Formats: sequence, C-alpha cells, structure tokens
Amino acid sequence: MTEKRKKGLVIKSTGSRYKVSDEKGNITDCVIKGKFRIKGIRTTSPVAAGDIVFFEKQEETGTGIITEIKERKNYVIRKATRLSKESQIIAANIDQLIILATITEPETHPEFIDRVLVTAEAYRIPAKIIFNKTDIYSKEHIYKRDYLVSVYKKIGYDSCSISLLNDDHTGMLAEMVKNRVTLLTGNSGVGKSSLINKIEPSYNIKVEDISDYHRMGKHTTTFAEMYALSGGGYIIDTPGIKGFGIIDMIKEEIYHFFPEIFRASGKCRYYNCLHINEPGCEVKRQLEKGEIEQFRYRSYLKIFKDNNSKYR
Ligand SMILES: Nc1nc2c(ncn2[C@@H]2O[C@H](COP(=O)(O)OP(=O)(O)OP(=O)(O)O)[C@@H](O)[C@H]2O)c(=O)[nH]1
Ligand SMILES: [Mg+2]
Ligand SMILES: [Zn+2]
Repeated sequence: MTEKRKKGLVIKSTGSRYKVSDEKGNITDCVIKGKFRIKGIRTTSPVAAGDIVFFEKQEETGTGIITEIKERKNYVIRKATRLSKESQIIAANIDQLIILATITEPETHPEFIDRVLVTAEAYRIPAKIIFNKTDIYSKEHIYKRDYLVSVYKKIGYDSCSISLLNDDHTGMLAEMVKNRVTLLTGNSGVGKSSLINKIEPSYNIKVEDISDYHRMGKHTTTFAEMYALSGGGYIIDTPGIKGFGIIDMIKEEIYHFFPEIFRASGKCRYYNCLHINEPGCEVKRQLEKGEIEQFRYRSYLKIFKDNNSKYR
C-alpha cells in the first residue's frame, strides 16, 4: 500500500537516489520509477536539485517513488565528461546565479566566469559576481580585481567584494539570497561552502583546507545540494563542479550571450556576421578601439571553437 501522492522539492540528487522535501520540510529518500526524458538530451540522472516532483511514499520501506517531474522554469546542465554525450542537470528552477570568484588561492580565470555568464544568459538567469578572500589580496590582486569589476559592471553585471574570513558581510549576503533560489558556483576552494556556513551557521558544511584540493581525484562525481535558508529561499552549492557546458546552444547564437558583443553586432555589415574574420565587423572595430575587452573576445572565440554543434 502506498500513501497519497505528495508534492516535494528535490534538495539533493546522487544519481539514482533523491532527497525530497515535502511542504512541511520533512525529507524522504526517493527513487524514480519509469523513464523521464527531456527533449532528446541524454542525462546521467533525470532529476536534479530544485526540481518540483510528485512522489508516493511506500509505507513498508519509507522510501518514496517519484512519479512525476513538474515542468522546469529553467535548468543548468553540464557534460558528464568533456567528450561524453551524456550530460548532467546540475540544478533546476533557479532564480539567480552567484559566481564566487577569487583573484588568488585559487585564481579564478576570467574564462571560467565568462562560461558561467554565457550559461546564465542562455537560460536567462540573472547573474552576479562576488570576489572573495579580499583579506589576502596584494596590491596587484586588488588592481586586477578592480579591472575585472569595471569590465563586468560596464557590460551590466553586478559585482561586489567580500572576505568571508575577516569582514562581516553576512547581512548583505543574507539579503541578496533571501526568498530566492540561488545557484552558487565557483572553482573549488573559492569559499562556496564557507559562504553558506556564514549565512546559515547551523549547516556547518565541511570546509576544506586549500592544500587538500590538489589531492582530490579529478573524476570524482559530485552533486549539487540545496540548502534551505531560515530567512526564506535556498542556496544550491555545486561542490567540485568545474564549469558548465551548454549543450543545446546553437553555434551561431553564442555571441548573443555576450551582451556587449551582441550590442555591437547590430552594426556589423553582414547580418550573419560571426565576428571572426568578416569584413565590416563592428565587434572587431570595437575590440581594436578597446571598447570590447580582449579577454572577453577570447572567451567568445574559445566557446565558439569548443562548441561542437553543427552550423545550421
Ligand atoms: N583567506 C581566506 N580564506 C577563505 C575565505 N573564505 C574561505 N576561505 C578558505 O578557503 C578554503 C576553501 O573554502 P570552501 O568553503 O571549502 O571552498 P568551496 O568553494 O566550498 O570548495 P569546494 O567545495 O571544493 O568546491 C577554506 O580553507 C576556507 O577557510 C576568505 O575570505 N579568506
Ligand atoms: Mg564546498
Ligand atoms: Zn561582426
């Protein structure tokens, strides 16, 4: 005998088992029954943190069976491995994306930030960049941070700087994530778990010493986990996730997700200009004038070249 169908929120996926929180906040371990597919994408696991599901709790075992996934507002996906056709949905139904970055220990490469921003643009998720560990920045680090902040601000991305170790930004951070579903991303070691601990100390998430990162296996599978906030809303931590790969992006549309390149493209001579070698390219002109940053353009070229989708 099974209990009535219940609605719940998936707070953690481990590939084949799911932790689902019902409306009262009670958590049930669930499995999936049947096949779930999303428009032709092969995924290693069809259910992700942030999914709203219906499940039936088995009285005998206490385990729940997920029978239905509600349509997603959006989701963020990555390839399971660089070359594989399988992909992993990292999280679903996200209201905002926060990129936690550091100038040092570890150094966040602008290309990483750009890849995440492209993903955010493609899925229309508002994104912010937070620079952490300002307590250990040298003069040069501060200079570099200021440069990046000014570039991203000009494009339209909000950015701020914090030190989770020294200063108390808890109020500001708590306000930023209140009543929303926030996907927190950033390289391993930038302080994602530390940030969640700061806002919600009761979680006491394991924070690793930076030296331990080098010993970590490269292919460890990790899954996003959702943390309920006492002030309302959720933060999704993405431990060890190296970055997002947008798999359903059309090659000729990649530049649409670089807002400043997209803005310039309106003045290119050819309507189908890809801003690579075409004559009369406004993007190239602005690049030469320094109005478009070299590193942003390089990120565009890299993402363009890495994208294996066929030309239409
Ligand atoms: N100096 C300094 N260290 C910090 C700061 N914030 C976090 N750390 C340290 O950075 C290390 C990594 O922090 P974590 O919170 O585990 O990083 P993470 O982003 O969750 O890393 P993964 O879980 O591997 O993705 C820990 O040793 C923290 O104590 C900060 O503002 N300043
Ligand atoms: Mg962590
Ligand atoms: Zn062009």
